[in-house]
Amino acid sequence: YVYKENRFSYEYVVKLIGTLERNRNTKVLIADDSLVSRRFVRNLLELHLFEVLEAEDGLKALEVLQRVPGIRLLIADYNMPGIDGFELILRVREKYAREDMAIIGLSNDTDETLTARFIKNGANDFLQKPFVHEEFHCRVSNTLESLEMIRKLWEQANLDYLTGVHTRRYFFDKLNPSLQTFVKQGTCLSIAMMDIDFFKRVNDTHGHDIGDEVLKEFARRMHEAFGQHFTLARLGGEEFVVAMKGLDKQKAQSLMEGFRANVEAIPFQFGELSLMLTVSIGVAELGNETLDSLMKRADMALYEAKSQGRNQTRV
Ligand code: GH3
Ligand code: MG
Ligand code: MG
Ligand code: MG
Repeated sequence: YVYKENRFSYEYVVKLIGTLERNRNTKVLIADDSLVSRRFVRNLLELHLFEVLEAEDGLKALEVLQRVPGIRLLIADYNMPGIDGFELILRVREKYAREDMAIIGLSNDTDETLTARFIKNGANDFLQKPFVHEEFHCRVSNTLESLEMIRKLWEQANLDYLTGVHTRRYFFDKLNPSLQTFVKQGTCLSIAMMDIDFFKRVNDTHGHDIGDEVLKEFARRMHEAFGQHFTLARLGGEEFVVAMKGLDKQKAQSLMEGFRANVEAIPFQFGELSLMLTVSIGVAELGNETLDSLMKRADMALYEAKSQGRNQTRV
């Protein structure tokens, strides 16, 4: 049908069919004051199974973005009453990075500088009205593809491939910028470094795959215990870290003791196999120092826990 009605190339239709499933769950917002134009764009998007939302001016578009989570693409007209397309995308970019949301500018204005200005303001692409269907779809599809690629790159750098928790890199990137503010304002922050005891034995006795399963289960338990309130990450191997904003070292230690006791008490179960494991934990509270120095002190406390017999929390 699409092929016949639009006289698309055969290759294009094949590619298109491949993207339909992805489109089905993708929300697109059209901001355009012209009803005719909105309906036209909506029809094109719905033909490709996108979930479409509409706003009749810039301010309404901001309202919709506020109200509806997960919009992946904004198609913004230039000339609109109230705030125009430029102002709209400037404001959108204050809240949404390029990897969170794509923007395509749209206008029937013949001003030749428009495309460049749109892109400089934060749009990913631009469409001149009137456009042919195929160009519209190519641009939408390319824009969403590059969004997905940026997201994948972000995930590779920031999410641990094995356990799904954040990486060391994410942890440092997130904490470093706010740390001096915490120091100045006297905001409490404690860090706990943990290392599974005798983990090498798990690998040696049961194989690397079971070792991996232990790491996944350990990360899952950490996420369940701390994920909602605190920042946690896998530093590497069988070492993990939690940053607890608002907790002094005593509170952090007692929280970590609870977790440690839980690891000790509840076996790691993989089918028939049941493993008893323990973890050693080192806690340090932020003083007037850098993140590196704080991490070093937590690491020293962890070393202390190891050398004093493992399966304990040290401050
Ligand atoms: P300790 O109580 O002193 O911490 O002893 P340990 O055996 O836990 O510590 P060690 O540092 O000697 O061993 C850590 C092991 O973790 C060695 C390494 O092969 C293994 N390891 C690191 N990353 C992974 C991984 O992603 N998967 C698996 N299965 N093993 C890993
Ligand atoms: Mg307009
Ligand atoms: Mg280790
Ligand atoms: Mg270890």
